[in-house]
Amino acid sequence: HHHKSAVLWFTGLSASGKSTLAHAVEKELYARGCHSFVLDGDNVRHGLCSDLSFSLEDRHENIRRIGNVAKLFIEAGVIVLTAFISPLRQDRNIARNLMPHGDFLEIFCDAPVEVCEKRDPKGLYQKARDGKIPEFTGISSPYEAPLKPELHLDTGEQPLEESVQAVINLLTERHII
Ligand code: GGZ
Repeated sequence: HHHKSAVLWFTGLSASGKSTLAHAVEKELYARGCHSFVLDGDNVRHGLCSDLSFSLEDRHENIRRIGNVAKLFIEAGVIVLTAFISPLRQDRNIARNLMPHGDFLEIFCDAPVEVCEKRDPKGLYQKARDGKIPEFTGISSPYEAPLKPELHLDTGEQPLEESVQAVINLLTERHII
């Protein structure tokens, strides 16, 4: 099976659906014989970045490290899917500029904060509202929406399968798969 390497850089608020979508796309890619891998909070924030907090400075360092790991995956020929809030445009652009031109596909998981807060699967928004978690993205820390993402998905409303299909279509259009 032949495919090019790429980074699918999912960005969006907590509970916007980044990690769910990344894993669903990964499953679809696996079924097509593509070598892909998901980096998300579960395998990065607990290991490589376990020393980092959620200050903007530490988020910058988090994204810097993840960008460099993603670059290594590209060099290894893998389609890497990263699912981090990555709230600042400049930090995402630093990651983008590490990769060969065209290999970085920014996918905006755009669910309004009201929807994310209603989902609140881990109760974090409630804790942020109660002041128990400082610097919570969308509540007390900024999120800068992408200005020109390669893909802009309404993950607040759109069913998961439609989002998966949109990502697969993007990869096909860009001749990655
Ligand atoms: C935002 C936080 C915070 C604060 C803990 N702000 O929904 P989750 O739980 O599983 O995903 C969120 C995750 C965000 O980590 P990232 O590495 O993606 O962030 S960044 O890209 O900004 O570095 C949330 C949890 O960690 N979490 N505290 N204060 N999200």
